Order: sequence, then C-alpha cells, then structure tokens
Amino acid sequence: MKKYLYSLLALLFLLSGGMAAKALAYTVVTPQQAQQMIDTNSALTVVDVREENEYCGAAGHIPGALNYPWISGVLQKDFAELALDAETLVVCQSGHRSPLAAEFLDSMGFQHVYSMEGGMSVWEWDTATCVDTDGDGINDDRDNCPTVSNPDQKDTDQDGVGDACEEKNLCPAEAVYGENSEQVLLLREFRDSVLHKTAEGRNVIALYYALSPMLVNMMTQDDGFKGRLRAAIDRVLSELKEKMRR
Ligand SMILES: [Ca+2]
Ligand SMILES: [Ca+2]
Repeated sequence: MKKYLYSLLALLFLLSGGMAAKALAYTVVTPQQAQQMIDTNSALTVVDVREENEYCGAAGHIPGALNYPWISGVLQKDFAELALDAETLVVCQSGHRSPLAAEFLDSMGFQHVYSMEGGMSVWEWDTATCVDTDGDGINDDRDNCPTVSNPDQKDTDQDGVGDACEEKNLCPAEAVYGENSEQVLLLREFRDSVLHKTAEGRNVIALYYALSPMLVNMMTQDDGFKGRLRAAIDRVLSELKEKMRR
C-alpha cells in the first residue's frame, strides 16, 4: 500500500512538474545562476526592463545589459532589435516585471528566455553606470553616435550609425590635418585659384582625387605612412606659403 502511495505521489509530482514547465515557457534563475550565465556565456543578452531612470540610477545596472523598459512599452515596441535565438536573461528591480517581460519575449518566439528572481535589489556583483560621453542626453549604449552630440539621432540612411558619425570620404590632406584645418583651406585655395586654371593643373587635381581612397586607406593601416605623407604635404605647404607671400 505504501509503495502504491509513493508511486502515486511520484506520478502527481511528475505531472505537476510537467504542467508547470508547460505554463512557464521561460526559466527562472537566481541572481547567483544569472551571474554564472553572464560569466560563462559571452553571447548572452541581458535585457534590463526597468525604466531608464532606474537603469541609470546610482545603483547602476549589470554591465552590458541593454535597457528595454517594460512599463513604458519600449520592449513591446522594439523587441525585434534583439536576437530571437540568443539566450536572453531578463532582469528588473525586484522580480515583478521580469516574469511579465520574459513571458512576452517567449510569446514573441524567443527561444531561450530566463528571468532573474529578486531583480537588481538582490544583485551583489558588478554594476555599471550610464555614460553619456558627448553629453547630448542619450546614453552611449543607445546613442547612434556616442562621440558627437546629436540629440536628434538623425540617421538618413538608417544603418544604425548617426549622420554625425557617418564616415566621410576624406581626401588625404583632410585625413592628415583635419577637415577644415588651416592647411586644408590653403590647399583648397591653391586648387581653386591656381590648379583649376590650367589643363595640367586640372590633371593634377584629377590624379589626386583618383589616388585619394587608396592613400587614405594606406594611412589608416600604417601610421608610418601617414607620417611620411604629412612630411611631404608639409613641404608642399611651406612652398605654397612662400609663393603666396610673394
Ligand atoms: Ca550621448
Ligand atoms: Ca547612418
């Protein structure tokens, strides 16, 4: 009889466990387990679903965590930016929001969703604070150009890189001295007021621009080459200055 009872209990246990696993399509982990996941899986996506003021609060957030707030609906709107097949760990402040967000992600087809119980209130490991390098009010991790102030986040070609950071096709002189440097202005003046006026000069201009991409490319790969090119242009510039003085 006892044996039968145990078997029945075991069956009930299995059934309830099976049902719970079915209802819960994400896995609840302790902060300790979450910490181990972070340590051992570099491809893990940590999604912090607190509001931005909490995420950026003095207590900080898990380093590398992406902020997709739940209450204000950012996660619901932008979840497609996250990888469906990545292991995804959802965290919040005290463990109330993360199960809702985890359930939502699961319903949207995310395959490996984890929810950290207790939230950041019981997190004892490393934290990071928000950094806004260019001071434009948008934190580096959400800023499409974190080094240049661009509060409008304008990104004309929608490639994720803001217009303000879009790589420009610089010519070698611009790459050496800076886009609107004194040296570049002098060279431009020489181009327009002298070279442009003769066929030979125009050939020189055409050659310079034809070679530009290659020279700029070589410069980015070899600092020594950049130095030599700078020395060469320096000599041209000093001659130009002499000529213009006369
Ligand atoms: Ca910024
Ligand atoms: Ca862009």
